[in-house]
Amino acid sequence: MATAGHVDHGKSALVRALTGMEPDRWAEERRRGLTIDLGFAWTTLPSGRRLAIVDVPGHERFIGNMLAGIGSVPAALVVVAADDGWSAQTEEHVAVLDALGVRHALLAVTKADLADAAPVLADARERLARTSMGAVPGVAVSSLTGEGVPEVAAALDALLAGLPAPDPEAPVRLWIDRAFTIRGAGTVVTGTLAVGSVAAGDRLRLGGREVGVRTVQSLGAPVERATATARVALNLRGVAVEELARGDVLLTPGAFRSTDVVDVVLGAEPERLPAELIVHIGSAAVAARLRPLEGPAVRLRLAGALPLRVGDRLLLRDPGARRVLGADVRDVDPPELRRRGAARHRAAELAGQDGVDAGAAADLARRRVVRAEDFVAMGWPVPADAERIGPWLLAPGLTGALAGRVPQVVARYRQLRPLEPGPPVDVVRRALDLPEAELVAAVVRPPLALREGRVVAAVADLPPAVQRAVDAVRARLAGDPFAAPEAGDLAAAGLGPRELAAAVRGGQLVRIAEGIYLTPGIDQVARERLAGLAAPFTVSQARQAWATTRRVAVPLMEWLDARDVTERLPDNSRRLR
Ligand SMILES: Nc1nc2c(ncn2[C@@H]2O[C@H](COP(=O)(O)OP(=O)(O)OP(=O)(O)O)[C@@H](O)[C@H]2O)c(=O)[nH]1
Ligand SMILES: [Mg+2]
Repeated sequence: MATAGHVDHGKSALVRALTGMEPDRWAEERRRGLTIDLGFAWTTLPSGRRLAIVDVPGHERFIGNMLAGIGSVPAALVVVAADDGWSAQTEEHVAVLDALGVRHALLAVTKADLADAAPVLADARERLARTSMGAVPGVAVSSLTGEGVPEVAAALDALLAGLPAPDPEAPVRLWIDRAFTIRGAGTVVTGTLAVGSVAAGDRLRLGGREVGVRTVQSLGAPVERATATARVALNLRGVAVEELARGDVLLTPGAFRSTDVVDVVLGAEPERLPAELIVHIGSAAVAARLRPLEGPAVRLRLAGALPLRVGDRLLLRDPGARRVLGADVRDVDPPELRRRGAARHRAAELAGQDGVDAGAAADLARRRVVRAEDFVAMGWPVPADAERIGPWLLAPGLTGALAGRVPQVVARYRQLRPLEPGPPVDVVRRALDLPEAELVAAVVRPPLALREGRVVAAVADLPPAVQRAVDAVRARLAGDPFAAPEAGDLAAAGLGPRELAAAVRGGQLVRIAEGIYLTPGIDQVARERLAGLAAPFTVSQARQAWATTRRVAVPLMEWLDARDVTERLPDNSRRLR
């Protein structure tokens, strides 16, 4: 838990009375009787449940420290002094808890030895009821006399019993609130682990590098593994204390993406938004420029990147106006807004992304194709009906829609380049706006096929004039199958090397040798004629059997040799295989 409340209302004294530990760690704090920085204390409650408390400063000047302490805790101990009542920083701290959406709290009315606590209890409970904390139990207490302290402990016990259990398997995002060195151990960082777990030997991401967790402590004692919710102290390998500061963050490798632009929806629609404000999450605080989209939807440009996920709750603070706002992160990789009306359209999209499942479906539909790993790192669950191709996630129905467009893309390409068998894969990739060529294979359906890096029709169409010329050649070969036309005749008919190659690719002609074209199946016809000869036979005998010239017979014989139709004997005669 974290404390909250106005300066001097007795937060630290109550923590001391509950835990026997001193939350004011600095000499200056004790000299001035004022909490400046976060304090940490813990105790075992009557039930045996362990409670850690982050004690925050009430003074308005230290609100930044207060926010760092409250950022990762699930519940608050709201302190109001009986002799002073609801005050400026009570209001400010409660506004912070409300903006963060904190749902669990206990009200302690302190200094009950100095004044009647009842009216303050009633007033504070009424004010808290209007926040995210709702109906909050309240206890009157005096840290001076000790009266009420057991009741506070019992109420805390009941409160903790009702907290939802955080997911122990969730990836770790530990916001660092302290970093120091211990002689002999090296660098130690502390933080509040809100979900997941950390164990000795883990490797965690810190900025651009990985660090190793040498040992883990929780509440002052070494543990093998600390599981959320927990205060943890990690002894780190591979980083010097000078390289660390409050607001830095340790992450499960691969589970988060850094981003400096996010689309959010504000918890309340303010009348006037500042152009700049401070974004708080965990123990981090980063300046941000704000661009209203429409209604409560806003785009934030952060001065520094943060590992944010969809579903995160940010606290936006306008330091000038001493005003705070809660904001739900709805997109950590938002599209650029170029066209007129784009901002309004985006705001409508964000409004529709309320709830992670609906949000994930809508976001995937908008992205069309995304790496599954990235999508999950954004904080989305994978929609059940999403299509998967290798590492990619595709919007439901997308492969079918794209497959339907491929024939058009191929036809258009071939119209411009009729003698090519079809567009290179990358041309199709670009036409379909896909991020990677491997995805094209998944959307090419028969009668189209991938061949030699191109998307081709199984049977290639020739331009009409070329087809007519090829038809004439084939008609002639139908009557006289070995009478390959002369090169000059082919050229005169408009059949140059490219046209002939296209006809060959389309399966209409076979190329026997340079300038010699016959029809497919000629190997069978040639074999049948040769079968009538006594083996072995000479090329000249074969030429006669085929009723053709040496110009055709010699290369055709070699072509048949190469295809194992015939066998060439040492004396240059042949026989059938
Ligand atoms: N009589 C009486 N005095 C108290 C009680 N609780 C705290 N005090 C006194 O009130 C003063 C402020 O108490 P702290 O616990 O330091 O107050 P705080 O809320 O932690 O103040 P900040 O951390 O500076 O915001 C100290 O002099 C305490 O001794 C109480 O229950 N009864
Ligand atoms: Mg204090």
